[in-house]
Amino acid sequence: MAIDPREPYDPDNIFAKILRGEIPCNKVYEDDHALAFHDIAPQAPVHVLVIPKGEYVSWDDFSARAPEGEIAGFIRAVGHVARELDLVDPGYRLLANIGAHGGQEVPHLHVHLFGGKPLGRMIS
Ligand code: IU
Repeated sequence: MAIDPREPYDPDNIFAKILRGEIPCNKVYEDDHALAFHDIAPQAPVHVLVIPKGEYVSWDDFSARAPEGEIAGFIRAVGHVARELDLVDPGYRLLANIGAHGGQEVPHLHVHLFGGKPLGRMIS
């Protein structure tokens, strides 16, 4: 079920459990600000999720509330992952679903990174 981005952060959501090491993930990258891992149900040859380490429900919550250092660190981590995966040339797609109309399912901010084939104009 899609989530309401205004709801309080749920510390028992699945990505919080992954961050605490309670549930395993197929890790791609980790630093002080972010963790990146392969999506469990990939929708492209490369489908990686990048999540901030802080407790943010959505992009809306993160952009409104996170300290600038965390925002910068997270954005740099996303770029780093794309370079590490060799996606910059020929290109890739970033996507963040936010709230019910965005189709967000997991209430911890995550950026989808898609690549590995021509992706067309939109993923709807
Ligand atoms: P969404 O943006 O909230 O709709 O995306 C959630 C994604 O999290 C989706 O692509 C799932 O396949 C993915 N995912 C995962 O990688 N591992 C999990 O344990 C669960 C969901 I639950």
